[in-house]
Amino acid sequence: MNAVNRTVLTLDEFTIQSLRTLPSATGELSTLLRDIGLAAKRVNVEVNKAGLVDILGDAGSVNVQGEDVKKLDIYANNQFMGVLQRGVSCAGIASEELDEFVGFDDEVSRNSKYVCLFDPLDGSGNIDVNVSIGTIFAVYRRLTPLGSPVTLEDFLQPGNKQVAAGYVVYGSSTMLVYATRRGVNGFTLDPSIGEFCLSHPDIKCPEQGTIYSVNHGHFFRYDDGVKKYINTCQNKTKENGGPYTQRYIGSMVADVHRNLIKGGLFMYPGTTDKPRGKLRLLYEANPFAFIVEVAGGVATNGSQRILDVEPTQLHQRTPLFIGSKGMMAELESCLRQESATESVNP
Ligand code: AHM
Repeated sequence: MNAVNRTVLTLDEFTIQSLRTLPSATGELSTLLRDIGLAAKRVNVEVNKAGLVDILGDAGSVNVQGEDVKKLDIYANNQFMGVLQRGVSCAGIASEELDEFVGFDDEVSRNSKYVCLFDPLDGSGNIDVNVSIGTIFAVYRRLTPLGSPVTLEDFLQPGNKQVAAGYVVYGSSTMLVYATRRGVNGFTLDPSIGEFCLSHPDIKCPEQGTIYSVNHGHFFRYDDGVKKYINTCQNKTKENGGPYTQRYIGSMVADVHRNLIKGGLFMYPGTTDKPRGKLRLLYEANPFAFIVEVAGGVATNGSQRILDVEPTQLHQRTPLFIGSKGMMAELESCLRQESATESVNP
């Protein structure tokens, strides 16, 4: 009989082990990550049951599938907010699901040093068709003094101030990946013990990939530079580093996760009707930019490093280009060439 390998590190063991190498650390960040892991496990259970809602039903509900499944957004939001509020490391949160940030108004929270921003269930339009979805989170050190209530300025920090960021992908298996400045590590949920176990230590984004991910349906509404890059991808052959493959799930967590592991470029550019695109700077672009940069990749909005954008609103949107260094360099060259052509022939 093959014994199951029980020597792999769990998320808790890993964060505690990392603490031992940082004698000055207080353990607050580890505690916060553990809280996030707990909420992720609870959300995972409900996400896995989503398909059963129709069979099991809910007393009195009419459109069970559509309505209740979508309520998972709210369920996930409440789980993440709840664990962070009950924990000892988080002074307040901002969520893609909520119009305003929430400051936790109790003695312990007011004295906590971190704030957390999250998208509790990204790609939720995919829940009822059994496609992978995810949670994305970013952790910042608060700017306001300990002991006082948090304010908007604690949440409107540029991404380069992130202390940690991560995501959970609820897919064929459930994974939690998180980054600090020291590295990116991935943990797969082992359902037999209910723990996230270190499965992808020290993730590096391959410098060159062959996958590009974009919604082709918007092609004619993209800028010329983006169209040029897509054409470049389509024209790749064996001779010039190709062929490239187009893969687009429409669930950012799953799309970026795949490209991070295999090498690739994900983009959600602005369009003529929505120049800022669809994705949110604080809840989607910044955490992924942080993770991918720590792993050796690059993330921009087409003209500026995502992590250097100064946010002005909690829910602002941004175009996003993110992925392997080599592919991002190719993209940037296409964007530059087209903007040079435009300035000569406006
Ligand atoms: P949602 O959470 O409201 O479903 O929207 C976010 C998702 C991202 O995960 C994904 O990258 C994008 O929307 C896909 O949008 P589109 O269908 O326009 O390509």
